Amino acid sequence: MLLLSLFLLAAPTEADARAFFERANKELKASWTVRDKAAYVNATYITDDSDALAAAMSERSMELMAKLIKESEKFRGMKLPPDLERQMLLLRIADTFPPPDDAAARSELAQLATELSSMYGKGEHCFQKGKEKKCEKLDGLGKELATNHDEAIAKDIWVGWHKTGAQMRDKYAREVELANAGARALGFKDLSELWKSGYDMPPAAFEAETDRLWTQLKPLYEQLHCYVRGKLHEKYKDKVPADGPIPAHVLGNMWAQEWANIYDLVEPYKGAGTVDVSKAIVKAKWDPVTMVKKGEAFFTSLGFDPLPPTFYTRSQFTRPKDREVVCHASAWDVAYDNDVRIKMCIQPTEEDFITIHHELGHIFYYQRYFKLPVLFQAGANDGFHEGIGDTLALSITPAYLDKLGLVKKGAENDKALINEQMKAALEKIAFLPFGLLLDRWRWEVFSGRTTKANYNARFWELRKQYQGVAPPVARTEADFDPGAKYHIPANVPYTRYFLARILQFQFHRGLCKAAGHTGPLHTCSIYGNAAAGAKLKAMLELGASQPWPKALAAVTGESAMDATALVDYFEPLMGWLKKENTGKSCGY
Ligand code: X8Z
Ligand code: ZN
Repeated sequence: MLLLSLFLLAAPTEADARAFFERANKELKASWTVRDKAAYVNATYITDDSDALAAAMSERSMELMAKLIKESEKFRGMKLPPDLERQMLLLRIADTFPPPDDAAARSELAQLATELSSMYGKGEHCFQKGKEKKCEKLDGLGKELATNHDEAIAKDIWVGWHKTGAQMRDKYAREVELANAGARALGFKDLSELWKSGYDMPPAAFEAETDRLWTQLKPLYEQLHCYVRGKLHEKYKDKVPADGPIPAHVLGNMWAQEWANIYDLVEPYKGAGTVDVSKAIVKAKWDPVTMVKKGEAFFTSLGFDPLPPTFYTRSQFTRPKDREVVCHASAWDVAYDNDVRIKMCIQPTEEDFITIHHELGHIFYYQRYFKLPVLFQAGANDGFHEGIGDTLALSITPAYLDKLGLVKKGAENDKALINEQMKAALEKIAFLPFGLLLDRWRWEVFSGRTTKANYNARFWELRKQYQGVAPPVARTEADFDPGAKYHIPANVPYTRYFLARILQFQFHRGLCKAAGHTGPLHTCSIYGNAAAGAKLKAMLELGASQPWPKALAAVTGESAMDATALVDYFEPLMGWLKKENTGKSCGY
């Protein structure tokens, strides 16, 4: 009897679990705040010291995480209410690199992660432009690729930048080993299973879901690919073969992931009215802060609160002249308390104006949920977080640009519409296979299906299979081309961007309906619409506290991810492309 009551006393109760998660959320908030402040300083001021501090803080928070996860084990298998059950899972998948059990391994992992991220930030390449020799970091190289369509220079830049990746190969392989050990310690088969566990469905079902969505979209991509390849072949002759994959350096983007920068090479109707937003931004003399304020004004027009003044004092908007930084755009709430900022190296271009909206999407998401327990301070799934700013950016229509005083709205006609759609498709549709394949590659690496001996070859197989893109020069395993893409050294999962490209059209469709828009989807702008804003806020406020279908329903009334909104949006262009491509042999 005595023994039994002792046992009953010791058995954890729901109240114990609730108390545990209250404490865990507080401890994590404190630990992540220090970690993220160190990481923010590190990313905006790379030195050996800031590397060391960022790594030390990351190690500490991994240690706390390992301890909390162990403690939470005692509640496993208990019948808990849904909010606690959810936190059980979120705790285990919170770190994209889960903490290994062993302290030395944690320390090594934290150091490697910081080191790789800084290596990326410091990467640069010197190239010959006419008589001039120019040495540039990634933003400078990207600008050159975007605006200069000289094939030889593009190749030199492409090859030069990709050297940044090569040095990361061994370190990356070790990182994978350590992080896999962490995932296994948490009961996952490997890290890929952990990464696929955040979508309110079993990992295998999630993978199948991404396949299903890609199948809906592949025909669109193939049409676009076929048309663009034809145009590039006309311009570059045998440098871009009429069949097979397109060389990766002639698409105006370092990773051939978005092609809007070669719009002028593929414009369907010359002179039929597309707006050159970049030129207009320069002409209007908008500086980076003005560009950000215009973005903020879009959100406040929907009924969001303005940003705290510290946002403007703590953000990095331009590349500092005197130090190394990571320029890749990102958005932070370092204290999980509305201490928000963005880190960018803004240039006066349309691309960066859209990226500002993208980053502000993260910021206004943070703003709506910072009062929730930290474990719930995340997107409904990570694709939601990546899709919010982009959703608003879909409302940057010619009519809205006119309202901004940036470009006078031209005549509406079929040709102008096709031009507009082409420009949008080069960004939205071109991206889809890249958005999918990066993690296809990583999932295989994590599961051991692709080994170090095969890293680069497999990467290019996937690039060819999904994107129809090939390296401009022969590659070997001495190269490590995945490392030349930020999200590999920075360890940011990528399928989120694939989902976001699809979700943003679904959100847009739902919000346009709430705004009472009639007519085709591509003509809708929700700017200034409070009803749309209220719906969006309702979704963001949930953070990660509910399964994502519930969040999706708040804006769309739908409960499944669905590519039809994207397909419908591009219907005019697709009809046109099919006609253009008649008789051509498409595919790669
Ligand atoms: O990394 C980003 C954002 C920061 S979360 C700028 N994006 C992906 C990329 O640049 O590769 C946005 C689109 C895809
Ligand atoms: Zn983002």
